[in-house]
Amino acid sequence: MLQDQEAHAAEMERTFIAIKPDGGQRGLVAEIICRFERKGFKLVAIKMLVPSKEFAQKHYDDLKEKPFFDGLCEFLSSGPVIAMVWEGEGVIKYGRKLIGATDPQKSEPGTIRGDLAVVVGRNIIHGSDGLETAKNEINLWFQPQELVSYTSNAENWIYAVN
Ligand code: IDP
Ligand code: MG
Repeated sequence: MLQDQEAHAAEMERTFIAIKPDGGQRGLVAEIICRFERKGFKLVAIKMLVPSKEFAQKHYDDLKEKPFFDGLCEFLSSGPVIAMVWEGEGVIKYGRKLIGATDPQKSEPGTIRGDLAVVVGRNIIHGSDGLETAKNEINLWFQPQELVSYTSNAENWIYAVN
């Protein structure tokens, strides 16, 4: 049983998810959170803020050569963003599945972007695309003390830990 619990703890991942200003303005915050929550992922940090354009540029640093970079950073800093950290086994990769393809036109129905967005420039949500990116993005957006470690009441019903 202890081995199962240790294996379970070792599988735990965290990912950075942000609802962009369009998602908040359209009243989709609860809808988006609900999809991660009901899957069984655990919310370990959440806050609302309006990032500066400089901060948005840091967040999207890997895209700085793209023609849409300036508009993208302008947009991310144009209103409230809901920044979150979600935890769970496989949450980085599966979080991206819940979100759908970058271009909502190519996102499957059933995904967040597929169901709730139409164009790439207003695709309502961000999610880390890998382990390193997740670590970097969590460190950029959150202080360590803002990440809450706790045992969810549902954990034993979501994972086969004993
Ligand atoms: P991702 O959000 O699915 O990880 P990235 O390629 O990392 O996609 O791009 C970051 C964000 O930049 C996208 O979510 C989208 O808002 C924006 N973006 C990506 N490609 C384009 C484009 O071709 N035109 C306008 N905006 C784009
Ligand atoms: Mg990306």
